[in-house]
Amino acid sequence: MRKPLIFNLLAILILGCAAETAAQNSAPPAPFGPIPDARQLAWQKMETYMFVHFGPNTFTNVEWGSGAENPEVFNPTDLDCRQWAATAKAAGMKGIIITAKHHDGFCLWPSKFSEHTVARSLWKNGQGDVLRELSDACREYGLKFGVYLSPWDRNHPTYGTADYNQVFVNMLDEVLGNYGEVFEQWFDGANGEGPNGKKQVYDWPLFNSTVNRLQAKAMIFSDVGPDCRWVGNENGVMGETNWSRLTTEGFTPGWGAPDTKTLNTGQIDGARWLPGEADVSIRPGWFYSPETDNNVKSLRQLLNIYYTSAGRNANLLLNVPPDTRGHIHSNDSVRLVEFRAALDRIFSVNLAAKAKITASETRANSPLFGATNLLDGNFDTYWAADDGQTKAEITIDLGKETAFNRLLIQEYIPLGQRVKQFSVDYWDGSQWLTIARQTTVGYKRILCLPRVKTKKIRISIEDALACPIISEIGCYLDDIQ
Ligand code: FUL
Ligand code: CA
Repeated sequence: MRKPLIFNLLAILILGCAAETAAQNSAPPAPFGPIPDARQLAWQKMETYMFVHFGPNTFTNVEWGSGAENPEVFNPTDLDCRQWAATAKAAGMKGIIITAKHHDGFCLWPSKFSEHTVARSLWKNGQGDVLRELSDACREYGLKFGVYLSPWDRNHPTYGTADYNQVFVNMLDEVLGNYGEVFEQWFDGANGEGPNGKKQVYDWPLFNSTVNRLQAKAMIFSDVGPDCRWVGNENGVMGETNWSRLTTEGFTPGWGAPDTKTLNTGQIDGARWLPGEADVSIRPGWFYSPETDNNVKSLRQLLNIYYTSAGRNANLLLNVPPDTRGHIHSNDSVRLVEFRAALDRIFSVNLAAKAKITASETRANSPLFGATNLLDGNFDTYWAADDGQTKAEITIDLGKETAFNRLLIQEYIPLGQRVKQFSVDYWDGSQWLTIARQTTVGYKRILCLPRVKTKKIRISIEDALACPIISEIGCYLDDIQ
């Protein structure tokens, strides 16, 4: 009597567990760790947007103005923000962030809280407003508008006193309250005051809450966020390992920031979702200078920057500084159009789109999470493994010999960043040969590989923090010289 009873109980238990696991697995995976909010996700999908450094430095040909410049030096002869917007649009960029106030303190809008503004310039007899013209142009061209405001201010008489924080908030009120929607507020952490310089204790919580109050949908950039982070260099180079996570507790932008290596790679166990934004200039300096007209980055340099930023799970903020006319110089705009054409040429057709794709594991063996989701061009459909499964192989059978040298992988980050290590092999006709072993994936990873011609590619996920969830895979050929 006893035996069958135990047997029955066990059977019920085992069947019950199996049914429970199957039920769990046929549901989408639960989120793992910190995840992006809707704003961060929409921002990540922008991928590239333009930075514009413009101000007295454009006319005085320096990178850091002292703040003692005569405001009359700011005098663009033919300011054309629509030309900037048209250029950004042609380059496939999704928005423009302008230096509304750089370290010299000069305001590109007629601020009521400073004497050092466009209102004191000769431009349009002091009646002009660059933020008005640019925000209008962005709207006209379907671009998002963003604002850079330097906390470090070498002009304002209150800088170095507690009063300055309120001045800065008043300025934020103006730039965020009067020009329509702002997608990103950029806080520069730089402060070049020497040991004998003015000491300003910034009220970051007040600055951030002011942005949230005025522009609830705006991303706040600084060295440590709170919404997106600096990558630790100004070369557009994100870490090959890049976790969109960081613990920011106890850190502040500027002198109080984590070391640049940490900013560059993020932290595998970081407490906050904090994606990277890689900033870099198309010229050697941030501001326009006639001397750099022939030093605009080459197409190859721009493509490489794209791979080390957007291709490493970061957004690319590419600076294109207008000249003293207030135009983007043709050397820069021509290069940007070439850049867009090259990206379109490389990435418009996924060479694996019609391939047969299979996976060693599929969540609940359900087509809902099947490998074909990896090639449907839709970020929101994904392949996933069962809970607890952190290894898997995905095989792409291209059907015919195909040459490629770029492999794109996208993780479905709305459920968290998971992949920790993966490798890529190709079939040389008789065996698998490994061409890459890498760590993180994130929103978008593009591997630059040696050019191989093959019929089959295998991606092995070797370790992950939780069951892997991948949205898209693509194979491409970059044949640009
Ligand atoms: C730095 C500044 O000091 C540079 O002038 C430039 O604005 C760059 C984007 O950020 O911290
Ligand atoms: Ca998909």
